[in-house]
Amino acid sequence: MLRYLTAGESHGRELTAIIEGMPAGLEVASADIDSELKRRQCGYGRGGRMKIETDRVEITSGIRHGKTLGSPIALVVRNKDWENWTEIMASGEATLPADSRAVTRPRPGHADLTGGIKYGHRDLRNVLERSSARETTMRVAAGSVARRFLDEMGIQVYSWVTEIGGVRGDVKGVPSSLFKGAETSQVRCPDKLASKAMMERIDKAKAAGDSVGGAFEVVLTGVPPGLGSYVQWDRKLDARLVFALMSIQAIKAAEVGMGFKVASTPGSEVHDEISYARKGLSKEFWPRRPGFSRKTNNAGGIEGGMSNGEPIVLRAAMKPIPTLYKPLRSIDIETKKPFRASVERSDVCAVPAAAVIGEAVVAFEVASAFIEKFGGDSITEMKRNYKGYLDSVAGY
Ligand code: EPS
Repeated sequence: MLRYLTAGESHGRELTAIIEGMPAGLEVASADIDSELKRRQCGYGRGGRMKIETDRVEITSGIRHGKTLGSPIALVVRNKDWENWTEIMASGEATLPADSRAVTRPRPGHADLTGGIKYGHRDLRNVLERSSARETTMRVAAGSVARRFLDEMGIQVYSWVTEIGGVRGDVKGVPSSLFKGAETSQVRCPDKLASKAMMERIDKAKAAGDSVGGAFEVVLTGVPPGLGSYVQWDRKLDARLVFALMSIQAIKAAEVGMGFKVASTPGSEVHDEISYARKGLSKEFWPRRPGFSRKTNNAGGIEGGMSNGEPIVLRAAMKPIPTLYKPLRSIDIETKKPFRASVERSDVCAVPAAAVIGEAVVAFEVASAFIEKFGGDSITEMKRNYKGYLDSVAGY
């Protein structure tokens, strides 16, 4: 079983992730993780904090001489902003500055109020420090190790932004080319015209003191048929992937393949017809050798809770960031008086970053399903098991 936990507060000393269940012998360099952390920090519409932080990982256990040991992997990323918060965020007794920055004014759309009620906190900083999307740094760190694993098994993970604040991009095509386009766009959208319009939309929101949400797609190629299972509810791959996406801060909806459109489309146009190729197909698709495939991919690569060999296609929608310069009405938890929430620093749009986080959480879940199916304590053993399966699939 592959699993991970994260720890850390947004303005605390550091963020931590512990990954358990990664087989031994996987090559992982801190540069592999750092490059993913950097991708998460990019994107038009981020606020002042991203100028302070340059996230870099320290691998503190589980990897020796560049290879996983099979033991738990611990990853740490330090918060540079911590220097400005040492007293306020101290774990022991500390002399608090005159402005201790206690938060008694819950922001609409945040975890602040309900978190305070639930945990009995009267300083809502105790809630916002952990509910903050700063935590996604460690999702990406853990995801980048999973991604290294998937790469070893010939599985690629891509993402691009499809929509920001109502501006939609035209994003149909070959996943690897769309991904290349996304990587050079400041808003991760491969459609150049739409990219420009999205940036203008962000500027407009910023000028109005507002924020904007959007949607992104995560696509995986090279996934073999048979990950996940139809036999039990919690083993269904689509359910697991949507759970992973929904667990990202500010995500309000997630769908697989045709998604919500299946509700209004007749069966004859929804279901993907089956074909058989005696020769291998292109690298973008799974059967690099003879085998079954689908003529279309409305199912998004998952049928009956199992990967079917087609690219896995997922989509998620992110709400606009709730910390707004334009004040929204709320109630102070101490005075019970209304006020208008104001902020000092915030992002206007974080959809491009959310797409990178989407890649990471999905990569982790697919790696987990892969490890469940092919077992093995080392990469060599797992590759042997995988090859045996591929041979039997090719002969089916
Ligand atoms: C966040 C608020 C902002 C974001 C932060 C998430 O931070 P601050 O309050 O320090 O300005 O920049 O995102 C990150 C720090 C990050 O690494 O993504 C929030 O409230 O969720």
